[in-house]
Amino acid sequence: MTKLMGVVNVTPDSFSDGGLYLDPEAAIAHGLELIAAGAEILDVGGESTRPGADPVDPEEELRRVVPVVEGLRDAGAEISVDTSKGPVAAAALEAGATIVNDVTALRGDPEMAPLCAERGATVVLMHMLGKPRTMQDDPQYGDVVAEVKAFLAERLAAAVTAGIAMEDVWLDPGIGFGKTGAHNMELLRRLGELRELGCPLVIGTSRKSFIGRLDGSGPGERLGGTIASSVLAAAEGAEVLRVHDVAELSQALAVTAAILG
Ligand code: PMM
Repeated sequence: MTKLMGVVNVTPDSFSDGGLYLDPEAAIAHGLELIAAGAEILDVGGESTRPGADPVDPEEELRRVVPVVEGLRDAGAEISVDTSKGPVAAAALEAGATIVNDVTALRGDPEMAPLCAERGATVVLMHMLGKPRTMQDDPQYGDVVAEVKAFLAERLAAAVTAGIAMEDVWLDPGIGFGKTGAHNMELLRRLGELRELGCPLVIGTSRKSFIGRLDGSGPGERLGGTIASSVLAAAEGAEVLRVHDVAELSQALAVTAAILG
Protein backbone atom coordinates (compact mmCIF):
# COMPACT_ATOMS: atom_id res chain seq x y z
CA MET A 1 0.00 0.00 0.00
CA THR A 2 1.38 3.37 -1.02
CA LYS A 3 2.09 5.79 1.83
CA LEU A 4 1.59 9.53 1.72
CA MET A 5 4.37 11.78 2.93
CA GLY A 6 2.82 15.16 3.68
CA VAL A 7 5.00 18.24 3.09
CA VAL A 8 5.52 20.62 6.02
CA ASN A 9 7.73 23.42 4.69
CA VAL A 10 8.94 25.77 7.43
CA THR A 11 10.46 28.16 4.87
CA PRO A 12 9.80 31.69 3.62
CA ASP A 13 10.51 30.76 -0.02
CA SER A 14 9.33 27.26 -1.06
CA PHE A 15 7.78 27.44 -4.50
CA SER A 16 4.18 26.57 -3.66
CA ASP A 17 3.74 27.21 0.07
CA GLY A 18 6.70 29.38 1.11
CA GLY A 19 5.93 31.62 4.10
CA LEU A 20 2.61 29.96 4.97
CA TYR A 21 3.95 27.89 7.88
CA LEU A 22 7.07 29.77 9.02
CA ASP A 23 5.68 30.13 12.53
CA PRO A 24 6.15 26.79 14.41
CA GLU A 25 2.55 26.84 15.71
CA ALA A 26 1.21 27.18 12.15
CA ALA A 27 3.53 24.45 10.88
CA ILE A 28 2.49 22.07 13.69
CA ALA A 29 -1.21 22.78 13.09
CA HIS A 30 -0.68 22.12 9.38
CA GLY A 31 1.13 18.83 10.17
CA LEU A 32 -1.77 17.71 12.37
CA GLU A 33 -4.21 18.46 9.55
CA LEU A 34 -2.12 16.39 7.15
CA ILE A 35 -2.11 13.44 9.58
CA ALA A 36 -5.89 13.68 9.96
CA ALA A 37 -6.14 13.70 6.16
CA GLY A 38 -4.14 10.46 5.86
CA ALA A 39 -0.42 11.25 5.93
CA GLU A 40 1.61 8.40 7.44
CA ILE A 41 4.83 10.42 7.18
CA LEU A 42 5.44 14.16 7.58
CA ASP A 43 8.44 15.67 5.78
CA VAL A 44 9.58 18.72 7.74
CA GLY A 45 11.93 21.04 5.85
CA GLY A 46 13.62 24.32 6.75
CA GLU A 47 15.45 25.05 3.51
CA SER A 48 13.83 25.53 0.11
CA THR A 49 15.29 23.43 -2.71
CA ARG A 50 13.36 25.20 -5.46
CA PRO A 51 15.37 26.18 -8.57
CA GLY A 52 17.43 29.30 -7.84
CA ALA A 53 16.97 29.09 -4.05
CA ASP A 54 19.74 30.42 -1.80
CA PRO A 55 21.27 28.11 0.84
CA VAL A 56 20.18 28.60 4.48
CA ASP A 57 22.57 28.87 7.40
CA PRO A 58 22.50 25.64 9.53
CA GLU A 59 21.54 27.50 12.75
CA GLU A 60 18.58 29.13 11.05
CA GLU A 61 17.47 25.84 9.48
CA LEU A 62 17.73 24.10 12.85
CA ARG A 63 15.78 26.87 14.54
CA ARG A 64 12.95 26.42 12.01
CA VAL A 65 12.82 22.63 12.02
CA VAL A 66 13.41 21.40 15.59
CA PRO A 67 10.34 22.92 17.33
CA VAL A 68 8.12 21.59 14.57
CA VAL A 69 9.55 18.05 14.82
CA GLU A 70 9.13 18.22 18.62
CA GLY A 71 5.55 19.39 18.24
CA LEU A 72 4.65 16.58 15.84
CA ARG A 73 6.67 13.66 17.19
CA ASP A 74 3.81 11.95 19.03
CA ALA A 75 1.02 12.90 16.66
CA GLY A 76 0.73 9.56 14.88
CA ALA A 77 2.97 9.88 11.84
CA GLU A 78 6.63 9.13 11.26
CA ILE A 79 8.66 12.31 10.95
CA SER A 80 11.15 12.85 8.17
CA VAL A 81 13.54 15.80 8.08
CA ASP A 82 14.23 17.29 4.65
CA THR A 83 17.85 18.40 5.02
CA SER A 84 21.31 17.80 3.63
CA LYS A 85 23.11 19.13 6.72
CA GLY A 86 24.41 16.75 9.39
CA PRO A 87 23.81 19.06 12.38
CA VAL A 88 20.20 19.69 11.33
CA ALA A 89 19.57 15.97 10.81
CA ALA A 90 21.20 15.16 14.17
CA ALA A 91 19.01 17.66 16.03
CA ALA A 92 15.86 16.50 14.22
CA LEU A 93 16.61 12.83 15.00
CA GLU A 94 17.14 13.83 18.62
CA ALA A 95 13.79 15.66 18.55
CA GLY A 96 11.91 12.60 17.28
CA ALA A 97 12.43 12.27 13.50
CA THR A 98 13.21 8.76 12.22
CA ILE A 99 13.79 9.49 8.51
CA VAL A 100 16.39 11.73 6.87
CA ASN A 101 15.33 12.98 3.43
CA ASP A 102 18.56 14.16 1.84
CA VAL A 103 18.16 15.68 -1.64
CA THR A 104 21.95 15.49 -2.09
CA ALA A 105 21.92 11.72 -1.44
CA LEU A 106 24.59 12.03 1.31
CA ARG A 107 26.93 14.15 -0.87
CA GLY A 108 26.21 17.46 0.87
CA ASP A 109 27.88 16.79 4.22
CA PRO A 110 30.45 14.06 4.99
CA GLU A 111 28.98 13.76 8.52
CA MET A 112 25.55 12.74 7.22
CA ALA A 113 26.21 9.08 6.29
CA PRO A 114 27.96 8.12 9.58
CA LEU A 115 25.25 9.95 11.55
CA CYS A 116 22.41 8.06 9.82
CA ALA A 117 24.28 4.76 10.22
CA GLU A 118 24.83 5.34 13.93
CA ARG A 119 21.24 6.40 14.60
CA GLY A 120 19.71 3.65 12.45
CA ALA A 121 17.70 6.27 10.56
CA THR A 122 15.83 5.55 7.36
CA VAL A 123 17.48 7.56 4.57
CA VAL A 124 15.92 8.90 1.38
CA LEU A 125 18.57 9.20 -1.34
CA MET A 126 17.43 11.52 -4.15
CA HIS A 127 18.91 12.18 -7.58
CA MET A 128 19.70 15.76 -8.50
CA LEU A 129 21.80 16.97 -11.43
CA GLY A 130 23.83 19.99 -10.28
CA LYS A 131 22.76 22.28 -7.43
CA PRO A 132 19.37 23.95 -6.79
CA ARG A 133 20.72 27.33 -7.87
CA THR A 134 21.54 26.18 -11.41
CA MET A 135 19.99 22.73 -11.84
CA GLN A 136 17.33 23.84 -14.34
CA ASP A 137 19.88 25.50 -16.68
CA ASP A 138 19.67 23.19 -19.69
CA PRO A 139 19.99 19.74 -18.02
CA GLN A 140 21.33 17.08 -20.43
CA TYR A 141 21.27 13.29 -20.34
CA GLY A 142 21.87 10.45 -22.80
CA ASP A 143 19.31 8.04 -21.31
CA VAL A 144 17.87 9.83 -18.27
CA VAL A 145 16.51 6.64 -16.67
CA ALA A 146 19.77 4.72 -17.05
CA GLU A 147 21.78 7.64 -15.66
CA VAL A 148 19.49 8.24 -12.69
CA LYS A 149 19.46 4.50 -11.97
CA ALA A 150 23.29 4.29 -12.09
CA PHE A 151 23.55 7.30 -9.78
CA LEU A 152 21.08 5.83 -7.27
CA ALA A 153 22.88 2.45 -7.38
CA GLU A 154 26.18 4.21 -6.63
CA ARG A 155 24.70 6.25 -3.76
CA LEU A 156 23.00 3.12 -2.33
CA ALA A 157 26.37 1.34 -2.38
CA ALA A 158 28.02 4.34 -0.67
CA ALA A 159 25.32 4.34 2.02
CA VAL A 160 25.77 0.61 2.68
CA THR A 161 29.57 1.05 2.80
CA ALA A 162 29.03 3.76 5.44
CA GLY A 163 27.11 1.27 7.58
CA ILE A 164 23.50 2.13 6.65
CA ALA A 165 21.41 -1.04 6.27
CA MET A 166 20.01 -1.55 2.77
CA GLU A 167 16.55 -2.04 4.37
CA ASP A 168 16.83 1.52 5.66
CA VAL A 169 17.33 3.12 2.24
CA TRP A 170 14.58 4.60 0.06
CA LEU A 171 15.36 5.95 -3.41
CA ASP A 172 13.92 8.93 -5.29
CA PRO A 173 14.58 9.96 -8.93
CA GLY A 174 14.15 13.62 -7.95
CA ILE A 175 11.36 14.82 -10.22
CA GLY A 176 12.19 18.41 -11.25
CA PHE A 177 15.75 18.40 -9.88
CA GLY A 178 17.90 19.09 -12.94
CA LYS A 179 15.39 17.70 -15.42
CA THR A 180 13.32 18.97 -18.33
CA GLY A 181 9.62 18.12 -18.62
CA ALA A 182 10.53 15.33 -21.05
CA HIS A 183 13.07 13.88 -18.58
CA ASN A 184 10.45 13.87 -15.81
CA MET A 185 7.90 12.10 -18.04
CA GLU A 186 10.45 9.49 -19.09
CA LEU A 187 11.34 8.75 -15.45
CA LEU A 188 7.70 8.47 -14.43
CA ARG A 189 6.92 6.24 -17.43
CA ARG A 190 9.83 3.88 -16.65
CA LEU A 191 9.69 3.71 -12.84
CA GLY A 192 9.76 -0.09 -13.08
CA GLU A 193 13.43 0.11 -14.06
CA LEU A 194 14.25 1.98 -10.84
CA ARG A 195 12.38 -0.60 -8.76
CA GLU A 196 14.98 -3.14 -9.92
CA LEU A 197 17.38 -1.48 -7.44
CA GLY A 198 15.43 -3.29 -4.69
CA CYS A 199 14.55 -0.32 -2.45
CA PRO A 200 11.24 1.45 -1.84
CA LEU A 201 10.73 4.38 -4.23
CA VAL A 202 9.74 7.87 -3.11
CA ILE A 203 8.17 10.11 -5.77
CA GLY A 204 7.52 13.84 -5.48
CA THR A 205 5.54 15.38 -8.34
CA SER A 206 3.37 17.60 -6.15
CA ARG A 207 2.60 21.00 -7.73
CA LYS A 208 5.84 20.88 -9.73
CA SER A 209 6.55 23.01 -12.76
CA PHE A 210 6.57 20.11 -15.26
CA ILE A 211 2.77 20.20 -14.80
CA GLY A 212 2.65 23.95 -15.38
CA ARG A 213 4.79 23.61 -18.50
CA LEU A 214 2.09 21.39 -20.00
CA ASP A 215 -0.84 23.72 -19.42
CA GLY A 216 0.43 27.06 -18.11
CA SER A 217 -0.95 26.47 -14.60
CA GLY A 218 0.59 28.13 -11.53
CA PRO A 219 1.77 26.16 -8.42
CA GLY A 220 -1.66 26.46 -6.75
CA GLU A 221 -3.46 25.16 -9.85
CA ARG A 222 -1.69 21.81 -10.32
CA LEU A 223 -3.77 19.42 -8.22
CA GLY A 224 -5.12 17.52 -11.25
CA GLY A 225 -1.64 16.96 -12.64
CA THR A 226 -0.34 16.04 -9.19
CA ILE A 227 -3.06 13.42 -8.79
CA ALA A 228 -2.58 11.97 -12.29
CA SER A 229 1.18 11.63 -11.93
CA SER A 230 0.97 10.32 -8.35
CA VAL A 231 -1.66 7.70 -9.15
CA LEU A 232 0.38 6.44 -12.10
CA ALA A 233 3.49 6.31 -9.90
CA ALA A 234 1.56 4.34 -7.28
CA ALA A 235 0.32 1.94 -9.94
CA GLU A 236 3.95 1.49 -11.05
CA GLY A 237 4.86 0.50 -7.49
CA ALA A 238 6.05 3.72 -5.81
CA GLU A 239 5.86 3.14 -2.05
CA VAL A 240 5.88 6.75 -0.87
CA LEU A 241 4.34 9.83 -2.50
CA ARG A 242 5.58 13.20 -1.22
CA VAL A 243 2.61 15.57 -1.58
CA HIS A 244 1.15 18.83 -0.30
CA ASP A 245 -2.54 17.93 -0.86
CA VAL A 246 -2.87 14.89 1.36
CA ALA A 247 -6.68 14.65 1.60
CA GLU A 248 -7.15 14.65 -2.18
CA LEU A 249 -4.31 12.19 -2.77
CA SER A 250 -5.60 9.92 -0.02
CA GLN A 251 -8.94 9.65 -1.80
CA ALA A 252 -7.25 9.15 -5.18
CA LEU A 253 -5.11 6.31 -3.77
CA ALA A 254 -8.07 4.65 -2.06
CA VAL A 255 -9.94 4.58 -5.36
CA THR A 256 -6.84 3.36 -7.23
CA ALA A 257 -6.32 0.56 -4.69
CA ALA A 258 -10.00 -0.44 -4.80
CA ILE A 259 -9.89 -0.74 -8.59
CA LEU A 260 -6.50 -2.42 -8.93
CA GLY A 261 -7.10 -4.63 -5.87
N1 PMM B 1 10.90 17.84 -3.76
C1 PMM B 1 11.05 18.98 -3.07
C2 PMM B 1 11.71 18.99 -1.83
N2 PMM B 1 12.18 17.86 -1.28
N3 PMM B 1 12.49 15.53 -1.42
C3 PMM B 1 12.36 14.37 -2.08
N4 PMM B 1 12.83 13.22 -1.55
N5 PMM B 1 11.73 14.31 -3.29
C4 PMM B 1 11.24 15.41 -3.91
O1 PMM B 1 10.72 15.30 -5.03
C5 PMM B 1 11.38 16.67 -3.23
C6 PMM B 1 12.03 16.68 -1.96
C7 PMM B 1 10.54 20.27 -3.64
O2 PMM B 1 9.22 20.51 -3.26
P1 PMM B 1 8.79 21.61 -2.13
O3 PMM B 1 9.60 22.86 -2.39
O4 PMM B 1 7.34 21.81 -2.29
O5 PMM B 1 9.13 21.02 -0.79
